[in-house]
Amino acid sequence: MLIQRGGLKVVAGLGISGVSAVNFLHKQGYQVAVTDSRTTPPGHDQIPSGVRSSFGKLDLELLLQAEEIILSPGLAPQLPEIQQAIAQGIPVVSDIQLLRRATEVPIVAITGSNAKSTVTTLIGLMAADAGKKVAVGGNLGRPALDLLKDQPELIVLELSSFQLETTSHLNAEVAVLLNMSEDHLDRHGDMLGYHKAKHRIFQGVKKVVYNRDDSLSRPLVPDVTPMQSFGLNAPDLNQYGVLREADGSMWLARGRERLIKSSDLYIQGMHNIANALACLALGEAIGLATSSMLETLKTFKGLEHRCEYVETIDGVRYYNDSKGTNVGATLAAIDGLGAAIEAKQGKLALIVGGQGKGQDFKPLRDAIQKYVKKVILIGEDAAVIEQALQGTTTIQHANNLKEAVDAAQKVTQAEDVVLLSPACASFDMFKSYNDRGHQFVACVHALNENKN
Ligand code: UMA
Ligand code: ADP
Repeated sequence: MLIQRGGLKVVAGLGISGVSAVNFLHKQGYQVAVTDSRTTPPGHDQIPSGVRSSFGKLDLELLLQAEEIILSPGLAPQLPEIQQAIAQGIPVVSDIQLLRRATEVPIVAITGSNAKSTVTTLIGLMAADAGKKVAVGGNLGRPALDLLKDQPELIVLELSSFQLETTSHLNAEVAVLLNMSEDHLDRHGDMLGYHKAKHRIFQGVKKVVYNRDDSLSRPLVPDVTPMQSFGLNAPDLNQYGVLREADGSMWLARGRERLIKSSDLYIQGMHNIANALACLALGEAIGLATSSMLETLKTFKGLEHRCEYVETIDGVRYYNDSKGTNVGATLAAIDGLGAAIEAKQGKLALIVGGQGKGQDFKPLRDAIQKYVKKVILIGEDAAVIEQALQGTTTIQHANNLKEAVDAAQKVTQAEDVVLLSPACASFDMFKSYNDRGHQFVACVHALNENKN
């Protein structure tokens, strides 16, 4: 591709992807400017000299001078300033688009409503353990353009719908949309808008992995594109799935071939079996040896804040699922943990709530009725959630996390589980889901310390 270094590239939105885009373009010799609605945006001190900056509002005049706008994922293309630029014919792209333009290195592209970080991390580890020089990032945290600094032979990208909205023809080596459930409707308007953004991951894709259990995850691609599926039922020949034995044990399998017993994994719950199968299918698509992938799988302990075991107090186990920021994730956590304690008559005390992002909370009703003895509500959208869950089980409100954890302790007994899985964003009460998870863990440890 011919690189024209004459025109002005305007990065809209600083933050970590903006900083990385500014520095990347500057190093490439482009004229670069940056604008951000915040007066002192994060990363304002990491911009090279010579880059014009305009902070405090999105600078329309500057945007309209651009030959191309690089939009940070936290900013919606629907913003009036961006719409005006689009109306003038100015292309608006993501940092992911710049990455694709800059390199031919094969990309493993991962999106979905849930499980992105888990799958991205695990397939990244599998590739590294198999000897590949791999760089892993994107929505996971390390901005995509920074990955080029590693001079990788393979790039593994977690992609959000925000990043995909402004990415075209990613031409991934292999791509997967892991699952679809309601999220980010405040940004995308409705499920159709969200679905459309997610499916952009398949533009120009060479191989596809899809989830047999979620029809929305299967793309419309040319017939010649190799497709491999994963799912929690018995797999067809060459597909990934689960074989169940008469004694109740389960094998992760490829066709009839039994690969590894679910009990040999640290990560728990059927949703994590699906995640492991997705990784095996992705790994196969990029030529990783099965034996090597299975070795990695055996050692993978999962990520912090995702159904993470905290501690046991008086026979009650506490789990931190602060990254459960939508209904789909919380459903997986309730079903997974609820089924695991059912045999011993254990029940859940569920702490839920925060910013609901326009979701419908009714899909939680059945699982709550079955497995939850008490729902404790926190946060901005507590009343909305209460209305959706009315009549399922007893519901209580708490003003803060400490009150919620105390209330959960009071209603639980040995064999029960206390689960923080908010199904909501955290920003009304916390800095981030990380902060919420850490505060929860601190409250739980405090319970134990107060006892001693
Ligand atoms: N913002 C403004 N004004 C601006 C620009 C941004 O108020 O002019 C606000 C945004 O509305 C947002 C916040 O600043 O609330 C951060 O936005 P950003 O675009 O500056 O974000 P970055 O720091 O660049 O981080 C982004 C991703 N953030 C978002 O998509 C909101 C990070 O994903 C990602 O790890 C990082 O790029 C590297 O690729 C985070 C995230 O929350 C983890 N993602 C969402 C999710 O997972 O649900 C999609
Ligand atoms: P993402 O990056 O898509 O947010 P994570 O791996 O960080 O995904 O997990 C987010 C939440 O989703 C956690 O609460 C986790 O327990 C839950 N989760 C993980 N895998 C699945 C799955 N396959 N289906 C539903 N929920 C899942």
